[in-house]
Amino acid sequence: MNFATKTTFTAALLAMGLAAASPALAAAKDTDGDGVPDTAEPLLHTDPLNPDTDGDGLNDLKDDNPVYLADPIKADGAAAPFAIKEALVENNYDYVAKKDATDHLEVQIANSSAKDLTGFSIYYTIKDVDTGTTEAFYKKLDGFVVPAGMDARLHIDDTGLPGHFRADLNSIYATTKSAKLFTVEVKAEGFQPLSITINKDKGGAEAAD
Ligand SMILES: [Ca+2]
Ligand SMILES: [Ca+2]
Ligand SMILES: [Ca+2]
Repeated sequence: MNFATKTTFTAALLAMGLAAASPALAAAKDTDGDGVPDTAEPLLHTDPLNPDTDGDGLNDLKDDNPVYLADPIKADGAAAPFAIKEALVENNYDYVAKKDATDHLEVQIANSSAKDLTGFSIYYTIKDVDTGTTEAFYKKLDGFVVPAGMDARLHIDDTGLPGHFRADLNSIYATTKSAKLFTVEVKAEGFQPLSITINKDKGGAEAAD
Protein backbone atom coordinates (compact mmCIF):
# COMPACT_ATOMS: atom_id res chain seq x y z
CA MET A 1 0.00 0.00 0.00
CA ASN A 2 1.33 3.35 -0.99
CA PHE A 3 0.09 5.60 1.79
CA ALA A 4 0.58 8.82 -0.14
CA THR A 5 -1.54 7.59 -3.03
CA LYS A 6 -4.27 6.31 -0.73
CA THR A 7 -4.41 9.64 1.04
CA THR A 8 -4.66 11.47 -2.27
CA PHE A 9 -7.40 9.12 -3.37
CA THR A 10 -9.50 9.73 -0.28
CA ALA A 11 -8.95 13.47 -0.47
CA ALA A 12 -10.01 13.47 -4.11
CA LEU A 13 -13.21 11.61 -3.38
CA LEU A 14 -14.08 14.01 -0.61
CA ALA A 15 -13.26 16.97 -2.81
CA MET A 16 -15.61 15.73 -5.47
CA GLY A 17 -18.39 15.02 -3.01
CA LEU A 18 -18.40 11.33 -3.90
CA ALA A 19 -18.28 10.19 -0.30
CA ALA A 20 -21.29 12.32 0.50
CA ALA A 21 -23.16 11.23 -2.65
CA SER A 22 -23.59 14.85 -3.62
CA PRO A 23 -26.34 15.57 -6.17
CA ALA A 24 -23.68 17.41 -8.18
CA LEU A 25 -22.06 14.04 -8.88
CA ALA A 26 -24.83 12.97 -11.20
CA ALA A 27 -23.86 15.76 -13.58
CA ALA A 28 -20.07 15.23 -13.30
CA LYS A 29 -18.55 14.15 -16.57
CA ASP A 30 -16.86 10.73 -16.42
CA THR A 31 -15.51 10.04 -19.90
CA ASP A 32 -14.05 6.58 -19.21
CA GLY A 33 -16.97 5.46 -17.04
CA ASP A 34 -14.85 4.29 -14.10
CA GLY A 35 -16.86 6.26 -11.53
CA VAL A 36 -14.17 8.90 -11.04
CA PRO A 37 -15.21 12.24 -12.59
CA ASP A 38 -12.81 13.69 -15.18
CA THR A 39 -12.05 16.59 -12.84
CA ALA A 40 -10.99 14.20 -10.04
CA GLU A 41 -8.72 11.98 -12.14
CA PRO A 42 -5.75 14.41 -11.96
CA LEU A 43 -6.02 14.39 -8.15
CA LEU A 44 -5.64 10.61 -8.19
CA HIS A 45 -2.87 10.84 -10.83
CA THR A 46 -5.12 8.64 -13.00
CA ASP A 47 -6.03 8.82 -16.68
CA PRO A 48 -9.48 10.25 -17.53
CA LEU A 49 -9.49 8.16 -20.74
CA ASN A 50 -8.56 4.83 -19.11
CA PRO A 51 -10.84 3.18 -16.54
CA ASP A 52 -7.99 1.01 -15.21
CA THR A 53 -4.94 3.26 -15.29
CA ASP A 54 -2.41 0.85 -13.75
CA GLY A 55 -3.68 -2.22 -15.61
CA ASP A 56 -4.31 -4.48 -12.61
CA GLY A 57 -7.94 -5.25 -13.56
CA LEU A 58 -9.52 -3.00 -10.90
CA ASN A 59 -11.05 0.23 -12.12
CA ASP A 60 -9.73 3.52 -10.82
CA LEU A 61 -12.58 4.02 -8.33
CA LYS A 62 -12.35 0.54 -6.79
CA ASP A 63 -8.55 0.46 -6.80
CA ASP A 64 -7.04 1.50 -3.45
CA ASN A 65 -3.84 2.30 -5.30
CA PRO A 66 -4.87 3.16 -8.86
CA VAL A 67 -1.39 4.04 -10.13
CA TYR A 68 0.56 1.14 -8.66
CA LEU A 69 0.50 -2.61 -9.02
CA ALA A 70 3.06 -5.26 -8.15
CA ASP A 71 4.90 -6.81 -11.07
CA PRO A 72 2.48 -9.29 -12.74
CA ILE A 73 5.00 -10.57 -15.32
CA LYS A 74 6.16 -14.15 -14.82
CA ALA A 75 9.82 -14.95 -15.41
CA ASP A 76 9.01 -18.15 -17.29
CA GLY A 77 9.42 -19.40 -20.86
CA ALA A 78 12.31 -19.94 -23.22
CA ALA A 79 15.28 -17.61 -23.47
CA ALA A 80 14.18 -14.34 -25.08
CA PRO A 81 15.13 -14.20 -28.79
CA PHE A 82 15.04 -10.42 -28.65
CA ALA A 83 16.97 -7.60 -27.03
CA ILE A 84 16.09 -4.19 -25.69
CA LYS A 85 18.27 -2.13 -27.97
CA GLU A 86 17.38 1.29 -26.62
CA ALA A 87 15.04 2.81 -24.05
CA LEU A 88 14.33 6.53 -23.77
CA VAL A 89 12.39 8.59 -21.26
CA GLU A 90 13.58 12.01 -22.42
CA ASN A 91 15.10 13.74 -25.43
CA ASN A 92 12.80 11.80 -27.78
CA TYR A 93 12.85 12.63 -31.47
CA ASP A 94 10.13 12.14 -34.07
CA TYR A 95 11.93 10.88 -37.19
CA VAL A 96 8.78 11.09 -39.31
CA ALA A 97 7.98 14.70 -38.43
CA LYS A 98 11.71 15.49 -38.14
CA LYS A 99 11.36 17.38 -34.87
CA ASP A 100 11.70 16.91 -31.12
CA ALA A 101 8.93 14.84 -29.54
CA THR A 102 7.47 15.28 -26.08
CA ASP A 103 9.25 13.22 -23.43
CA HIS A 104 7.77 9.73 -23.23
CA LEU A 105 8.75 6.12 -22.68
CA GLU A 106 10.08 4.67 -25.92
CA VAL A 107 11.64 1.21 -26.27
CA GLN A 108 13.37 -0.33 -29.28
CA ILE A 109 13.14 -4.11 -29.51
CA ALA A 110 15.46 -6.09 -31.79
CA ASN A 111 14.27 -9.54 -32.88
CA SER A 112 17.20 -11.82 -33.70
CA SER A 113 15.03 -14.85 -34.46
CA ALA A 114 13.58 -16.12 -37.74
CA LYS A 115 9.99 -15.68 -36.54
CA ASP A 116 7.86 -12.60 -35.99
CA LEU A 117 7.37 -11.90 -32.28
CA THR A 118 3.95 -10.96 -30.89
CA GLY A 119 2.04 -11.15 -27.62
CA PHE A 120 4.12 -8.46 -25.94
CA SER A 121 3.41 -6.96 -22.56
CA ILE A 122 5.20 -4.25 -20.59
CA TYR A 123 5.52 -3.42 -16.90
CA TYR A 124 7.24 -0.21 -15.89
CA THR A 125 7.81 1.64 -12.66
CA ILE A 126 8.56 5.33 -12.17
CA LYS A 127 10.24 6.42 -8.94
CA ASP A 128 10.63 10.04 -7.88
CA VAL A 129 14.17 9.98 -6.51
CA ASP A 130 13.48 12.92 -4.15
CA THR A 131 10.28 11.70 -2.48
CA GLY A 132 10.47 7.96 -3.15
CA THR A 133 6.93 8.01 -4.58
CA THR A 134 6.61 5.16 -7.04
CA GLU A 135 4.02 4.55 -9.72
CA ALA A 136 3.77 1.35 -11.74
CA PHE A 137 1.84 0.36 -14.84
CA TYR A 138 1.16 -2.82 -16.80
CA LYS A 139 -0.06 -3.04 -20.39
CA LYS A 140 -0.65 -5.74 -22.93
CA LEU A 141 0.76 -4.44 -26.20
CA ASP A 142 -1.97 -5.74 -28.50
CA GLY A 143 -1.04 -5.50 -32.16
CA PHE A 144 2.66 -4.82 -31.51
CA VAL A 145 4.79 -7.02 -33.76
CA VAL A 146 8.57 -7.22 -34.08
CA PRO A 147 9.22 -8.82 -37.48
CA ALA A 148 11.79 -11.61 -37.83
CA GLY A 149 15.31 -10.21 -37.93
CA MET A 150 14.05 -6.65 -37.54
CA ASP A 151 13.69 -3.90 -34.95
CA ALA A 152 10.48 -2.18 -33.85
CA ARG A 153 9.92 0.73 -31.49
CA LEU A 154 7.10 0.95 -29.02
CA HIS A 155 5.93 4.22 -27.52
CA ILE A 156 3.88 4.97 -24.42
CA ASP A 157 2.32 8.35 -25.16
CA ASP A 158 -0.96 9.96 -26.17
CA THR A 159 -0.62 10.15 -29.95
CA GLY A 160 -2.72 7.08 -30.80
CA LEU A 161 -0.41 6.17 -33.71
CA PRO A 162 0.42 2.54 -34.62
CA GLY A 163 2.99 1.14 -32.16
CA HIS A 164 1.93 3.77 -29.61
CA PHE A 165 0.10 2.84 -26.41
CA ARG A 166 -1.70 5.17 -24.08
CA ALA A 167 0.28 6.97 -21.37
CA ASP A 168 -1.18 8.36 -18.16
CA LEU A 169 -0.60 12.10 -18.55
CA ASN A 170 -1.49 12.64 -14.87
CA SER A 171 1.40 10.42 -13.79
CA ILE A 172 4.28 11.90 -11.79
CA TYR A 173 6.31 11.42 -14.97
CA ALA A 174 4.36 14.19 -16.73
CA THR A 175 3.36 16.36 -13.78
CA THR A 176 6.52 16.76 -11.70
CA LYS A 177 10.00 17.88 -12.68
CA SER A 178 12.08 15.89 -10.20
CA ALA A 179 14.58 13.29 -11.37
CA LYS A 180 13.10 9.82 -11.91
CA LEU A 181 14.32 6.25 -11.97
CA PHE A 182 12.48 3.98 -14.41
CA THR A 183 12.49 0.22 -14.55
CA VAL A 184 11.07 -1.33 -17.70
CA GLU A 185 10.29 -5.02 -18.21
CA VAL A 186 9.20 -6.40 -21.58
CA LYS A 187 7.93 -9.89 -22.26
CA ALA A 188 6.91 -11.66 -25.47
CA GLU A 189 4.46 -14.51 -25.01
CA GLY A 190 6.29 -17.78 -24.34
CA PHE A 191 9.63 -16.13 -23.63
CA GLN A 192 11.41 -14.87 -20.56
CA PRO A 193 11.13 -11.13 -19.91
CA LEU A 194 13.98 -8.66 -20.29
CA SER A 195 14.39 -5.54 -18.19
CA ILE A 196 16.30 -2.30 -18.20
CA THR A 197 16.60 0.72 -15.93
CA ILE A 198 16.71 4.32 -17.15
CA ASN A 199 17.38 7.59 -15.34
CA LYS A 200 15.57 10.78 -16.17
CA ASP A 201 17.27 14.03 -15.30
CA LYS A 202 15.59 16.65 -13.19
CA GLY A 203 13.47 19.17 -15.08
CA GLY A 204 11.48 19.35 -18.31
CA ALA A 205 8.77 16.89 -17.30
CA GLU A 206 6.40 17.40 -20.17
CA ALA A 207 8.21 19.48 -22.74
CA ALA A 208 10.80 18.14 -25.13
CA ASP A 209 14.22 19.15 -23.85
CA1 LIG B 1 -13.27 8.64 -15.03
CA1 LIG C 1 -9.70 6.70 -15.20
CA1 LIG D 1 -6.42 -0.40 -11.53
